[in-house]
Amino acid sequence: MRKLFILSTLILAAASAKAQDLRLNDLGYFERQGVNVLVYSNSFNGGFNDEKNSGIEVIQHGVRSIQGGAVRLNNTPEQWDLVPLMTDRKVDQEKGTIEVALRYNDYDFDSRVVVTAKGKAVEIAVWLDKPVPEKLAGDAGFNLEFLPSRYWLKTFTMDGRLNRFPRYATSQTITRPNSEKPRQFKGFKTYDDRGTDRFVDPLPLETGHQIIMATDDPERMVRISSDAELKLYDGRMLAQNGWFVLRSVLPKGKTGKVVTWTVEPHAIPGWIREPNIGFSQVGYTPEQPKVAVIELDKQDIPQANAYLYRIKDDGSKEKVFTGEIKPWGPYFKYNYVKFDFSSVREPGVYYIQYGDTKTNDFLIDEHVYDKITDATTDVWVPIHMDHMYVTEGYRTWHGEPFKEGYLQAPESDHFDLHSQGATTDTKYKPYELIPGLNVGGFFDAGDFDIETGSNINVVQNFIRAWELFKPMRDETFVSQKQRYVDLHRPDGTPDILQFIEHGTLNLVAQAEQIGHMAQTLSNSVLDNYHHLGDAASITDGLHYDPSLKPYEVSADGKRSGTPDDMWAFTTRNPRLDLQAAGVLNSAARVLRGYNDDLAERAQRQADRLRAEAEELLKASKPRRDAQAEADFAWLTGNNITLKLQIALDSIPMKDEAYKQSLRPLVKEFADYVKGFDKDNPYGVPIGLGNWAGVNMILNFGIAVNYAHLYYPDIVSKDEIYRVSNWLYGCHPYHNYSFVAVVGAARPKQVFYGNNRADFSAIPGNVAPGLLFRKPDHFENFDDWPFLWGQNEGTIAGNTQYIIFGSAFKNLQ
Ligand SMILES: [Ca+2]
Ligand SMILES: [Ca+2]
Ligand SMILES: [Ca+2]
Repeated sequence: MRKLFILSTLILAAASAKAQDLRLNDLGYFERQGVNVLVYSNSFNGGFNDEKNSGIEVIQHGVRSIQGGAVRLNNTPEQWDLVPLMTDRKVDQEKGTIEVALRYNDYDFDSRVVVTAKGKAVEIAVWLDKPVPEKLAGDAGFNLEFLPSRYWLKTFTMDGRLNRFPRYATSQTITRPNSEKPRQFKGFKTYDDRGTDRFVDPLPLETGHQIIMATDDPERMVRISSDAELKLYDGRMLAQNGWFVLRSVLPKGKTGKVVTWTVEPHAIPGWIREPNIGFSQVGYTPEQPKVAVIELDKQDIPQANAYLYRIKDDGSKEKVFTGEIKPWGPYFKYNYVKFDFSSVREPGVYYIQYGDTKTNDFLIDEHVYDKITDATTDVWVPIHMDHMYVTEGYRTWHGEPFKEGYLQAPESDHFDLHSQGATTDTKYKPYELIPGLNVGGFFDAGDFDIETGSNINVVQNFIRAWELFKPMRDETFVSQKQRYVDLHRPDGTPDILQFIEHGTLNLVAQAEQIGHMAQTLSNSVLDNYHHLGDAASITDGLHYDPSLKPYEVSADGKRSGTPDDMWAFTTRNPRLDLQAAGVLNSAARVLRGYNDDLAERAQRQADRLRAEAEELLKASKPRRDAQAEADFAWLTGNNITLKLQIALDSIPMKDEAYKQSLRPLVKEFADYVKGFDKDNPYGVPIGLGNWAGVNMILNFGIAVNYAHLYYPDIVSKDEIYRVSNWLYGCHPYHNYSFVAVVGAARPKQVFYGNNRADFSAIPGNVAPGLLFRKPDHFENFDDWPFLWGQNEGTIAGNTQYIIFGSAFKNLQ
């Protein structure tokens, strides 16, 4: 017995010493408890270049706080600076190394980065087979980026010198001739040099050979040393979404192993991630199921029970329910258990206690869902009305944008994934003013363009909300004549009707002025696209006149030589026109009796666009067939949610026999819904793309609501809470509500809205949610708004939320 005991103790001791070293795991990253080092599990291949999601990444104590490890061409790369293409990745389990080959095609420049586990640290080495190209010498370097919100106000030492990471960008810069700047994505420029022909280059905060970051915070401490010079920069000097950057410039004329770093992210001994108790921050109605999903570290031993406490009117607390913890099992990197407190029905203020973790308080009450859409309809939507002055109390959200209107886009590629073909498909010449387009419409998302497809969706969503729920809510003053919007000022007209009118105005203007739908009305220069501030200041409001010098204003004050006017991308797409025709037809129906003139114009354009689009599609038949196949693939494939939604939407227009005929499809859908209980612990479809999946989840939620409404015997009421729970806090990573200001106790604080530079949110915005990073990490930052894939609400998504919320409220 004794011998066996000693033996097992020895094995345990050996295993725990080993566990403290980083090892290359089966998922292809380096791991020790508390630290993950990923080497190109995610590469720079997204649509928008540097999304701060790629290269060598470190997840330290559960937070992905270091990324961007790669050979880069700038001290502090911006989003549109070139990123290397990963041409090869080798994981060598035996040697404990991951090697990637990186290439800049623009400069015919290849490098290799080899990462090797060395005890608690990794060695990162850059190898060159050919020296750095002459043109990049002094610019190409190995970079690693550190999340500002994780490090600001923390101390660091460089070669023993004491420092603190700055809360705000306040370091120093120099300017250099543009000719020295490495090319940016597709030759675009992220900056306006005001005619100086020079770009801004930050100076380092510190230089040396050994840096210890966050010496005052063991959760964030990192130690990095190198024989090469380490320079620490603040990327926020150039762009608010920049990170702290540590870099070593690659030496000139050298080949072989040219730079070596030792990187040791600290791990707190015995660290176990704190349980994340997922629950609905908005609260629960008394009768609904109430199940908290608790996300646990895989090393954590689940508790036997969790408890529900009630906060009484005198402020004292009372344990009212003890519930058994039920295991669900592993899902990606964590383990999940559930706590069911459905039997607690008495209205009141409650919190959950699990082990040492206690949630904030929440309500159980009949009325918890009454106001879930108000912030979105009363605040978020009106703030996104384009071509209007928008004010709220003492605050102006924005002045009237784009007073000079829109120019015909020339043949071009574009930074927001648009393009203008060789012909304009209009009567206008490139750069000619297309009159009358600066009316109506909604800003796309965190940016200020009008995506026509999204705007069509928006009008459609508002019409749907109007016709289904007839919301008479009037909290917004809208005057098209004054081009003025005032929040919280009723004007006698239901707001949804005014939103439909506003969207229709822009679509009708496009149809009348262009002759068909534009792809988008968007920025002409990249420097305006990343604008953060008042939308009215994106352009100068003066017509662009190429006969004037840049920044020069004509004597009459009406024209300028600054080429900042927005462009209309007008390549004709008959399928988009067909969609617009459908929506304009419905808009005409809704607007009749409210704005007869607009209703009549909408109807005329709907009829014309439909007739012309059908002709055009007939003329290009082979293309149409291929396109139609692509467009309708989802109807026959696995997208049962959309298939069912289309079927359910027809029910009000059809007879009982039709309704009965759908029963098998609804049953199939009910099984599909239940299937998510096995798929993941949260019971909803979770997206794994580089834009988190809230749109898919909202679609799912809307379909479940309608399926329950029409077929309560097949889809029970309990099912409709899956999506509300997820949105309002029952999800991985943290338990904050994804809807800004909704979830009284703890909504998310920061979103990628157009006020993101203020680390703020626009009320009613719905975050995309949980962004998946390969191979096993979900994340949603709530102290760093700048990753759109997890924090940017869109006009189409937020109006979809209005439909979900309205339907869901109506079922209570
Ligand atoms: Ca956009
Ligand atoms: Ca109103
Ligand atoms: Ca202008």
